[in-house]
Amino acid sequence: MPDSHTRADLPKAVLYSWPVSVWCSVPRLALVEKGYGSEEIIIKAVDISKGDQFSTAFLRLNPHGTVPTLVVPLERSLGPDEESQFRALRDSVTITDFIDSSRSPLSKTNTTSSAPAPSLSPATIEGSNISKAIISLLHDSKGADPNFLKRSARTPAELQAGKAVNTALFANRQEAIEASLSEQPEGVTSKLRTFLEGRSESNKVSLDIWSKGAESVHAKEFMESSKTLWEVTLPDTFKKLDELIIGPFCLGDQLSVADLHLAAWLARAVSVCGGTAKAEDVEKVEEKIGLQEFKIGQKVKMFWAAMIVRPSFKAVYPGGVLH
Ligand SMILES: N[C@@H](CCC(=O)N[C@@H](CS)C(=O)NCC(=O)O)C(=O)O
Repeated sequence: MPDSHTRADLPKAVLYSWPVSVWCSVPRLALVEKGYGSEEIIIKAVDISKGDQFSTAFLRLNPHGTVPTLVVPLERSLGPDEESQFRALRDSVTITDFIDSSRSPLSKTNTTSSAPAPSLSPATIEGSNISKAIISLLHDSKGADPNFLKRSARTPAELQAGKAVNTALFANRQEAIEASLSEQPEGVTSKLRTFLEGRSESNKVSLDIWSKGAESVHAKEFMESSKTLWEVTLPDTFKKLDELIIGPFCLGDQLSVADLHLAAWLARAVSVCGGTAKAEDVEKVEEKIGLQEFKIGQKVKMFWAAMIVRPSFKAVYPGGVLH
């Protein structure tokens, strides 16, 4: 191979991410667990609070307009006419699996440690089934969506408490969606325009709810679905998790990808309830759910205590501040 084609010359993978995004935390935890060096991957910020995910440039990479998104160069040829093409991975499950499989147990880490990278994929069929069940439970669109947990309100008082932050958030997003829509040719139907119009409609509803509070025509339905989220879906998810987790980690002693999804999801739940990265703070979720009969199970508690002390967790949640 000519000198000009050393590995250092190859384009790097780019992780489009936002520091306080729940699902971006999963590949970020994986990068630390696998021992990737900070120079091996470029992390680019997509400010989802300002609506950067709706820019036409980002939507070309990920038409769903979500982070994380990982763009990986594909080596086409090693000759002098070497041409790299790119592939975009568009959700945290695929991205985290890719980060895991791109570094085998035999690879030595570049900078952060000289230990072999551990495999995070389940080693047995039973493990794989548990892992799939946990990951689909946490990512279920009808489940306890961690982003809905952050922006839900069961009562007019909760709507009032979130008013300033969420009105600014959805107003920024509306502006970004409309800026991208204005770049689209008038009257020409395209997937991009249809996507942006759909987002504009749902975003307007959120803006109306948070800016008008209990006066919004959508407020009653929103508070009811928030109540279902907190009092039915969330307790049910915790119960299922406690049944699925082997302990202390999802599949036993060995850390796996499911743990990274669970860590990010649980960190969000604890943070929404005012907790930080302390073992006892998981109980704050119990208090906020506020149902006499609901208790967080022992397996979930054990998992949380084991996860928060890991260097990967400390790197993604510096100072124990959760998001
Ligand atoms: N299933 C996707 C969900 C990604 C997702 O919802 N990301 C959020 C941040 S955690 C996002 O980009 N939100 C921006 C928006 O919905 O406009 C995954 O696992 O990556």
